Amino acid sequence: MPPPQGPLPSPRQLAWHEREFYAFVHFGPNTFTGEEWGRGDEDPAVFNPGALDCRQWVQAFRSAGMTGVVLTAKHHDGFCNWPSRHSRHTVAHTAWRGGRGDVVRELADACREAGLALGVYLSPWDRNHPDYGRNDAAYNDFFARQLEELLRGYGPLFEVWWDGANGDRGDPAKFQEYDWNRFIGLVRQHQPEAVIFSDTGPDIRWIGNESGVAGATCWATMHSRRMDPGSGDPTPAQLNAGEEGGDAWLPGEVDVSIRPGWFWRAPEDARVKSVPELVKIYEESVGRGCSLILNVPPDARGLIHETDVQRLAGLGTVLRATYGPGTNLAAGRPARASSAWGGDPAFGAGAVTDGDPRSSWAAADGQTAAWIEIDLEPGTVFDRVVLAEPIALGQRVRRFTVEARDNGQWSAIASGTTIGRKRIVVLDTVITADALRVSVLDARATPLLSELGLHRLAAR
Ligand code: FUL
Repeated sequence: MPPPQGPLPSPRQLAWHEREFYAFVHFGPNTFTGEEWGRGDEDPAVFNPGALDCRQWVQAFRSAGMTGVVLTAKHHDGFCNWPSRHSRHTVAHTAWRGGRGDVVRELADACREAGLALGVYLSPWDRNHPDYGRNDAAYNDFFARQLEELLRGYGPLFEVWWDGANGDRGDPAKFQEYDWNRFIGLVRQHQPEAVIFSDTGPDIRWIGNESGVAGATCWATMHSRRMDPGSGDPTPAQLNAGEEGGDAWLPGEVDVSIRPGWFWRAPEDARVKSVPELVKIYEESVGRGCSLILNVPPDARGLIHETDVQRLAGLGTVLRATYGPGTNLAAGRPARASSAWGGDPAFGAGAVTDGDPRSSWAAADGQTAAWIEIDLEPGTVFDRVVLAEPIALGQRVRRFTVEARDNGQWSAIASGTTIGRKRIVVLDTVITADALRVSVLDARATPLLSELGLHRLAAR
């Protein structure tokens, strides 16, 4: 068995990697005022989503192939989508459902019924709370109590999202020293399976932009830093590419909105991203070893707008027809490699085409350059190559090339750097081939591959 190459993902990180693609939901007073960053002095009465239906949201998310939802339980305006006992700025102080509504509860119920996981975004920056930045200890107590309500009241959570944004950063009168260790401890105590997102983790990191693109080189590792989301350390470029040789497994989560803004606004109904744009985002996030959290904000009725519903369904259709069961043109094909770990057939080339993500090809001990070849049905046509490293044993590959053979002639069709959990290589042109070779040119340790897939982008 090849020894692991540290650092390694924790069990909760491994489970999160498998989620791959899930929804982000920004919803609150901004949905009704057209603001991005509400000031916190909005009248809660503006919040009145007359037709709110979380089952409708969840059906739309499922149609895209999403596995979960993260809701803004509280955004920067401090308004709580659940009836928090510690604030008056909540759904309980609105006319919606006669003041007895709870968006978190309705979404939790809809998710459970549909088999989707639930996560919560709780903005540390709170523009409504009087103690924020004025009485650090009092605000931290308040934040901890709100967090506990969410952690204890709604069943299992898969993710807790802490935004680094703070429009008051730099204003000493509003500087809040957060008690991160306390907050992290509460999540671990009440929801040990949940991953925590922030610029600096501790479990998953921001990818450094909001446009849906992970680095073409993307390491799941980073050097550990002090927890200070929004400080600019690490820089966006460091977050985007990760840091080879970092001491922490801290993979990227790619956050992007299906619309120009994070919250719904009527004029943006005509600016919902197209299916090809969404496919590109998927391939440049999930296909670069990260997870994708795609924001789909409900409108002022409390429904996902028809256009967004249609785009999500279209995206799901393309993803299933391109990458779904039965689409891998290399599945079950004969394979050979330059070497196998210990000469053991269990680590032979066939492991990458056997459809079992738990089996891997491993090159012989100490060989950081190695190749693997697959015989294809003559005339196989594809434009996507999918590679995967078994990340439970760490991330290794630094550089690889892909060649294809047609009529006895080999030609280079792609090259790349990192692979990680999943690498989707989007080819420049459609290739016809009867054999394929992937050469690992450099790696941090003996290279391992658990999957090699060939796919063709489905037409819409
Ligand atoms: C940012 C926030 O300021 C935006 O409003 C949004 O919530 C986005 C996901 O994170 O930092």
